Amino acid sequence: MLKPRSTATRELVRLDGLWRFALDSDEVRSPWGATLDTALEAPVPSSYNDVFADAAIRDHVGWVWYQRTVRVPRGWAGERVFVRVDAATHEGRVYIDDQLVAEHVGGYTPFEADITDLVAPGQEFRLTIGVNNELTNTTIPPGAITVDAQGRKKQQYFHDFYNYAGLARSVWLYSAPAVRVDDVTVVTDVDGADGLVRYDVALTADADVTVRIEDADGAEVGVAEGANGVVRIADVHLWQPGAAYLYDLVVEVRQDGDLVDTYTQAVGVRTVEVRGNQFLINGEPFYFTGFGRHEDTAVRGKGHDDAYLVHDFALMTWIGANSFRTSHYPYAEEVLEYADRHGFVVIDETAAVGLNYSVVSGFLGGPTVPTFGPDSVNDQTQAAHAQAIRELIARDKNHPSVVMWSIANEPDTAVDEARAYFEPLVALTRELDPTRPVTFVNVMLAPVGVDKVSDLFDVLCLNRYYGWYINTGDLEAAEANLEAELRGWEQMYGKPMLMTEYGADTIAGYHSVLDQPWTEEYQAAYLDMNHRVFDRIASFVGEHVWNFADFQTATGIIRVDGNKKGVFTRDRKPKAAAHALRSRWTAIGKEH
Ligand code: GCB
Repeated sequence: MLKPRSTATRELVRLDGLWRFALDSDEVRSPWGATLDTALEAPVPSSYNDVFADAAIRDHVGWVWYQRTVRVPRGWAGERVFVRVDAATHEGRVYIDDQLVAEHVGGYTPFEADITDLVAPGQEFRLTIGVNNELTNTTIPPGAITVDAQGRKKQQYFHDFYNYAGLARSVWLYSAPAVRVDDVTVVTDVDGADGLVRYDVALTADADVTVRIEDADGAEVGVAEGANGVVRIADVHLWQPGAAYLYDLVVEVRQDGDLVDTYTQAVGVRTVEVRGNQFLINGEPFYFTGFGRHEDTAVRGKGHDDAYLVHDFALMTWIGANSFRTSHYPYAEEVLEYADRHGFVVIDETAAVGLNYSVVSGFLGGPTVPTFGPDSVNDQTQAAHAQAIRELIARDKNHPSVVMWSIANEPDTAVDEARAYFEPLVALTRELDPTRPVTFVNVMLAPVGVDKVSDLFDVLCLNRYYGWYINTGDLEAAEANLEAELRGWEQMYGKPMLMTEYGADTIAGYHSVLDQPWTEEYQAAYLDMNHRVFDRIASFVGEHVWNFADFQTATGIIRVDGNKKGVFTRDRKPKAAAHALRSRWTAIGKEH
């Protein structure tokens, strides 16, 4: 799925701004059929939940409607016209006037529709987008809907971050020629001092393809003919963590010698490999420092915002982070493009979080049913999960920053059914992308020896909270238990091991000279304890603190206005631990 771009043959109009907005209700019938009768306006991109001071909107379960009028540029006669929605969380329906043109389930990946036959250049049309936030046992992520004694629909979900919904990313109108590039796949390799760019261009119709590679100064450094092939770049400038370098792969499509389409794909030449207990980028051992993050800010919820994008990367640079995981869903494409341009390394995760009913029942007061079963995680869930993997890889396969796929966060892998569930998903991931390692993120409830699936994956990613959820406030016991467990994993698998989550809730401004959970000192001491252990384990290839910043959660008795494990507050102020991490990670950065 190509990101729409403006090229010599393609034009792009961003449909962001204020849209008419209404909750679905008995009064709002077929709202695509006429101008939406509402006083509300909602910003796009933004989650809608926190924008209005209205609990009925914030807690709404079901459909909401966005609508605006759009004019097709007059110069688009003869072109195909598309509407593209970067994300509709979790289900979207797009109507052009009263015609349904697209339906999509999955809240964090894009979808589009060719609307050429329904619109006219120079003319206006009514664009209505319905968005549904419901999560069930067959969606990714899963959830459950109940109806309470007052007859209200309630959404329960099995992850702690708030179920923000709406159009949190941009909506686009774009033009492209009928004969065009439909997809581009790029895989890079290194041969001595040269770079190899294997490419595969899918077209909508037969045509001649030329591929040119330009360096960062725009000089042509390689060229090839044909829809697929290999371009050699002599004396290649590699894409390196912390030292990004991007080439442009310019695809030109010709018919009878005339240029009919052109599309430019950024390419970073780099290799990724797991060898023994090491994670190699460009043949060199790489040690991940950074965070599990969330797309989360005040007011916007999960709404993409370029100011926060730049600021968050600036803070990650300040603190010495070289990488992050897109916990727990695919992030906006702008985030990955920024990582590509600035040399950040990314573990790219699907939205498969909460496939674990034992965590749910233990922590979140959820159902006490087995994770895998006809009414919980079943074949349909697995099919939705497979689709989530397909869409993630289709969208993100060309990003040099993405070095590994994480296909789930903390699923229930303590039971035998997990194997049958995951085996085909791992095979699918490898088939779709044979070049990147595949991982999943293991939960404390499935420690070494209990977990049934880790042998299927390339890298062990663990979330461990010794000193927080267990051994609370007792860092001595925590240190011993953490080390014992990590040594167990190392002995059993000998694979590279990464701590993908470790963290302690911390209220900024709360202090103590004692080991008091919730204080800034405790967070720093807790992280320090973890680091002492990591440094003693040879197979350790990285540390991602949970979390970059405080973030909003569902209401509940274990969260006070959200999850406070951020190293930065929700408004991005450093807690004491930020300074300690900065010294450690900048020192690690200098060693590598
Ligand atoms: C976890 C989850 C993460 C939570 C975190 C916590 O294991 O993966 O989504 O936010 O714990 O703070 O409880």
